[in-house]
Amino acid sequence: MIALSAEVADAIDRGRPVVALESTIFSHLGLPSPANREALTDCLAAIRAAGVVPALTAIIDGAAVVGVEPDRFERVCGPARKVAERDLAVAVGQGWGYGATTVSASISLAATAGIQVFATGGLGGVHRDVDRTMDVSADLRALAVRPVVTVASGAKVFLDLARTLEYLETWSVPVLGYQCDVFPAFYARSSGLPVPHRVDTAAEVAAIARAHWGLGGGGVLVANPVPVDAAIDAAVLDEAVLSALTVAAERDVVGAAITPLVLAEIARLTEGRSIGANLALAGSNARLAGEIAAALAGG
Ligand code: PSU
Ligand code: MN
Repeated sequence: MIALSAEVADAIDRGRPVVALESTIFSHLGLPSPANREALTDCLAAIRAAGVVPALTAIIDGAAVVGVEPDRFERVCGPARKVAERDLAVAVGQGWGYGATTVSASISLAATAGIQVFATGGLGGVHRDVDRTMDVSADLRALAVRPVVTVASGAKVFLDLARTLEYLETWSVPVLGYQCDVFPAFYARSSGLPVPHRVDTAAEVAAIARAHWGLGGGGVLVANPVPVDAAIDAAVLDEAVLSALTVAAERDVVGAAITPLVLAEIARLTEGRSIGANLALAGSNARLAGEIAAALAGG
């Protein structure tokens, strides 16, 4: 059911390391052009630099593709329909042209294909108005139940990060701060919330993931803060987030459309600095994911 590229199929067959990537961040739903194409190039190169095969996931012409070929990158960086895990079967069954996979859909495809590591920018999570909307991203469930290590710069900063951490605890996801003691806030290095556990090397993450899977566990979250020189000051970011959420509320935007709108508003309000931060953190997460995949494959 999954269309693997020849390179990804060969790597999986031989037990060589592979890192999966989502496509939503690279589509028009994620980063604006040309930053999206730059982010894709950076992430692929960062994974390859660790001697690891990248596997970009997407729905293309009704096929669930793991390992999108370069001649389709232009399409991946264009307009898309958003495909969360629950939409995968619909997108395949109805033969959607280009469905951009979110974190939940990508983790699901990675797990089905036998890929152990996945890199993204920031996770979806528990929304601030959850009391009213019950809006909790399917990213968290997918992360909890699939045996995949996810590397992300925490969850998106406009979410309720404390409740997101509570949810991950309830679903027994080990949350590991990579060389940090506080949970990152996507474009900012710190949310002020402590992470339950700190790790300092990729080898440590690999040892914990192996133990988790050996003990019947699902996903592991590695929280990797945005690189220092690209980080946005937390106070500046807070203000932009509040304004962006107000705009979303005024326009009555709900459901899956909220994340793309709020991220675009934050980009406007920070005069594009959030785009630079997103590029830097996506590349850094891809690099770390490559190192973790190599450590897992190295026995
Ligand atoms: N990064 C972006 N824009 C996005 C996303 C990431 O710059 O739209 C996506 C991710 O794919 C993530 C999804 O999985 O947003 C979460 O959406 P929701 O809150 O609707 O579950
Ligand atoms: Mn949602």
